[in-house]
Amino acid sequence: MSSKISLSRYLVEQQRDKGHIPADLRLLLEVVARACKSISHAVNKGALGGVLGSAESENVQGEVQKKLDIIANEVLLEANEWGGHLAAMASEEMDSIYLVPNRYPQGEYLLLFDPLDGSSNIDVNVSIGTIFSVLKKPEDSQGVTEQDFLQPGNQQVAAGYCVYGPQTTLVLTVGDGVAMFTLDREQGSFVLTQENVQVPADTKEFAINMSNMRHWDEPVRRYIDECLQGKEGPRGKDFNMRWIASMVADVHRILTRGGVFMYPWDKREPHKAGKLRLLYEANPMSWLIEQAGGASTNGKQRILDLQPGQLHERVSVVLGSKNEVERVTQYHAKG
Ligand code: P6P
Repeated sequence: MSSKISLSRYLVEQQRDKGHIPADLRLLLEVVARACKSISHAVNKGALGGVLGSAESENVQGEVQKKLDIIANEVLLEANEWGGHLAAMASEEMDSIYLVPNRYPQGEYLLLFDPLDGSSNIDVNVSIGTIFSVLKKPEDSQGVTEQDFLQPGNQQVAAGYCVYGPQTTLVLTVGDGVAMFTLDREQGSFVLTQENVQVPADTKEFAINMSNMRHWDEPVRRYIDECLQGKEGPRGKDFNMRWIASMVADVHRILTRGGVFMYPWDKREPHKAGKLRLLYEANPMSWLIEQAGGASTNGKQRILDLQPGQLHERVSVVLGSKNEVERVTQYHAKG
């Protein structure tokens, strides 16, 4: 008898034995996982699949789209539109929301995703990933509009990512802690490889793009300066630095061994709160980190409590080991 627990079995147990999720949400998550398998297959082909390079187009963010960005977006739309679990979807790659076509039944969930985060790493063979978040359609919603998506991250009913790296690993929370599933390519199924993931409260590793240092506000500069001073400085310990420039890969490392990830506001674009997107990057990652015992703020407030004003709204992010995130918050409070 195999002791392996598949994603399907984990989700059935979350639904049947723990009552954490209804059947429709279980089915939705199964579909998302299957879509991630397809994306993994396309990503792993690389140059052999003719999928590298630019698509010669721009997304709503004004970023040049990679061919794989568009492929991943289409895979997620096509996989999810017919199932009857969703009312609409929102994607980093699309200006406005995508309503489930009338030929299909409408469901009660809203699915948001960054179909392929870190795409600047695609052509250099560095880990990238899909980030997803699930919200419930508001009860009083007649026809779904963008407004229905503008819910704080504390309203999520499921969140996760799939990292396409040396392994393809799906990381998921439905509010009962964080579980990790590794893709068994021979079976074609995701197998539970870690449950009850915990982020250590302390760390000696920080992740930030140091080239932006001159643009940060003072509390962030102070925090990083103290890390760089090492054991001779006020922290009394040496720090290491990692920056993969792929949020999924950096967050996966933090969930696996701790650390603090920062993409703070900087003065190059003062009107923008930060670089990363609130609804389909920061919110799902923040819930995962909190479910694993970590913390996630915009430097001052808990990210999951922020009320979004726009679908593609950006936010500053400080997430990971609780004691480090709280230190940054204290520095902001002191100004
Ligand atoms: P920079 C990828 O483009 C992304 O959105 C995140 O995945 C990543 O953490 C960040 O941007 C990298 O930004 O400015 O270091 O290239």
